[in-house]
Amino acid sequence: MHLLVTGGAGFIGSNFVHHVIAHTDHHVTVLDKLTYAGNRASLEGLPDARLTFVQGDICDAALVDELVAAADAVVHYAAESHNDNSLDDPRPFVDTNIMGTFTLLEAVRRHGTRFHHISTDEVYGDLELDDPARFTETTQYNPSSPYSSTKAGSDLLVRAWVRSFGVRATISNCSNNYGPYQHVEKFIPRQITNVLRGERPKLYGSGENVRDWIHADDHSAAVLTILDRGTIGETYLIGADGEKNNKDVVELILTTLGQPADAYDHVTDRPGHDLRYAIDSSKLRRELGWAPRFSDFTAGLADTVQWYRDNEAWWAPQKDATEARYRAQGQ
Ligand code: NAD
Ligand code: TDX
Repeated sequence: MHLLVTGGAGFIGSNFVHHVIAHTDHHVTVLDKLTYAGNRASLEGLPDARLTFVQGDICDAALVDELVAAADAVVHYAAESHNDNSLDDPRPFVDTNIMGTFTLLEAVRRHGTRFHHISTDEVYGDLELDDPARFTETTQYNPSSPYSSTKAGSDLLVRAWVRSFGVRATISNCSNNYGPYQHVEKFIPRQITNVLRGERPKLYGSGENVRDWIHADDHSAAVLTILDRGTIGETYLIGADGEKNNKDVVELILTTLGQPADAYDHVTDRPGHDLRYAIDSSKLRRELGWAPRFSDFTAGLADTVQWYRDNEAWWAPQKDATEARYRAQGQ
């Protein structure tokens, strides 16, 4: 198979490309704009014979048409992905997440190409801390931020293109990912690299907010499973039963790096900050037989900490600018 992977130089997209090259015979073409979040170095070391890299915008209809025409399937990761940025300047989120997805859908409609859309659990809004419920495929959409509302909009476009035009698409909504190649603006890499630089981690508000963590490699395996065996038109939730509050995660990062568990600061909370996400992934496990491999969060986090220790050259160029942006927001 020839896969077109959009956003393949970003965090989860690059983990997926590494996974596909290691576990299949597929050829991969990556289409990535290389925004501040994309990094060509995340794909270094992969064989040229298996990977073609194209720098370009998913909103460029002519380029997208040409690349889709040559592919057997499209896996669509490209997005503006950071909630805090979407509160500062929502425009690129509407452009890339909505118009970019629309541009891809029109191309796969023309060419009859299989399409898999990568989305997030944030489209469902948030849950109370003591609510026994978790998100399922039938939970009502209720997004909170400009980021999550544009992801919700893109999901609805995919559903409409399936129903109205017979596009052969599936959707997955995954919980919070961790692992190598994640931008230092995101929670876990920000705190790891703060400690490595002798700075204190920064916890938004009380730190009681809960995220449901999954290793990026488990996400990749789930996406390949859906691409292979998923039913067209269906949505699958991806999660690994990894609920943790932010305070516990910061304390674990600090102790993993040999620091006192309370050596962090509380900073200004994120406006509209979602309280809790939790995924029920039993449909994917039951119907397609997927299961996560990284069930020990402490061990997975320790590997991730080690990766940032070993790869300072990858993250250091972005660290100062990222922290300057946060400082300007009081975070
Ligand atoms: P990221 O910000 O690390 O990477 C996004 C990539 O898309 C970058 O390489 C960037 O250059 C590229 N890109 C942005 N705009 C583009 C455009 N107009 N044209 C082409 N390329 C463009 O994001 P991520 O965390 O890897 O997220 C990838 C996908 O997974 C997103 O769709 C996101 O909504 C979804 N997701 C992320 C998480 C998470 O925990 N990070 C969880 C669930 C779902
Ligand atoms: O410095 C910080 N301190 C802090 O307490 C940062 C950057 C974040 N936080 C909190 C906010 C969240 O409760 O940590 C939690 C995780 O924050 P992010 O890494 O920004 O992730 P989140 O907002 O949960 O969204 C992520 O998961 C779902 C991804 O960025 C999205 O792309 C994905 O859809």
